[in-house]
Amino acid sequence: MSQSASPQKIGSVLQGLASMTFVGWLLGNVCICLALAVAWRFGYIDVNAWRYRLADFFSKQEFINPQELVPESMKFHSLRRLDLDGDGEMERVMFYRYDVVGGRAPFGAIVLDLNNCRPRGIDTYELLAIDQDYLSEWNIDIELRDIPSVGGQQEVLVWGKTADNIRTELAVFQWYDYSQPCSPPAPGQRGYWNLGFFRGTGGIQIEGPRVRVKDRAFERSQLAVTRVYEPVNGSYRQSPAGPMLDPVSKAVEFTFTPPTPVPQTYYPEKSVLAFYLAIGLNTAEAREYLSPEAAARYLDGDYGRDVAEPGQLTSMAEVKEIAYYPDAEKERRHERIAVEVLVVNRRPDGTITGPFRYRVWVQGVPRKGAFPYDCEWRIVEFEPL
Ligand SMILES: [Ca+2]
Ligand SMILES: [Ca+2]
Repeated sequence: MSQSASPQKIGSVLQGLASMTFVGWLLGNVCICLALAVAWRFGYIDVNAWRYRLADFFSKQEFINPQELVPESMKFHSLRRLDLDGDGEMERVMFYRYDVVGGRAPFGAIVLDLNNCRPRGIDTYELLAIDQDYLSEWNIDIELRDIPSVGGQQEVLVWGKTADNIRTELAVFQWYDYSQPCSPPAPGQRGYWNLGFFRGTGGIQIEGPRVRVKDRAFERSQLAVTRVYEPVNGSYRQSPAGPMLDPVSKAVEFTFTPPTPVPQTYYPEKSVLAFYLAIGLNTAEAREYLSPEAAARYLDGDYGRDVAEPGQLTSMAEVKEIAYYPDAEKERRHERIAVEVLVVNRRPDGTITGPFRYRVWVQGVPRKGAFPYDCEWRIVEFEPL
């Protein structure tokens, strides 16, 4: 008896084929998406180029591709609209990147300013830092702000930021224009003047007219050298085209917040710095960094000019330099360790004395659970050098 396909059988075969086709279609799409994602990830597809092509198409070629306005060897990054010169009209700030090498790609910036001449044109100005240095390496941001005693009523601040949002570069610009309207300016008649450029691996802050720049010095204990700049004649530079002014002060501080509470100070150099940062401000805390004998001798006694000066043992101190060569073996054995400092004292009446150089001896005191060697460090002696 010959077998004949029943309508039910044909139906189920067709159903099977249909669901297989659907699964195949689905898989095919997933593969295409994956291939596109991989191609995009490894730079075989330039999404921006496609964006511009589409914009060009939909705007009937009335669109200007910003990539065409930056030098050929550089890559357009982003655009911001801000009124940088305070004339009530928006300028475009175009950020571009130099060639990307090993993940680093320094930033530059150009200002595009649409003028009101006839015919209207676009004036372009580069935001150039001192020595034509790059403005940032990882991320960039721009801000309008009036820094008191600097420039005019409004400055243009370009911030460089790390991937974790620490502000590591700052360029301050001021708009100037000594040219006749709608006439091509002679060199130096019109543009954005760089009033200062700062770079610090530990972060940059503005406090009134002062700029505080931190440089990470001792990575393991998070110490930083902080330089403070103050403007003279409205600028942080020695002359309009000159180098930066020297910092008004330079001191060693913590990169981040000071280590509190006291027992969490694990590194010898950190304890010594914490002592100097606390003395004169919080002498009770400063006392905690000394051994009981050292506290009796240096803080309560009249030992001499050791920590500060005779009779001035509670004056504020500023650490100018700190030197310590980590010796993990000695640290592990809780042995006496020397940290060298250069300190300036600031008396309550404002008098500054010093700098004085000391070898500060610290010793590990056992403390269960303190990282990394179950000890914390106490100052046992100040040795004047
Ligand atoms: Ca404007
Ligand atoms: Ca200002």
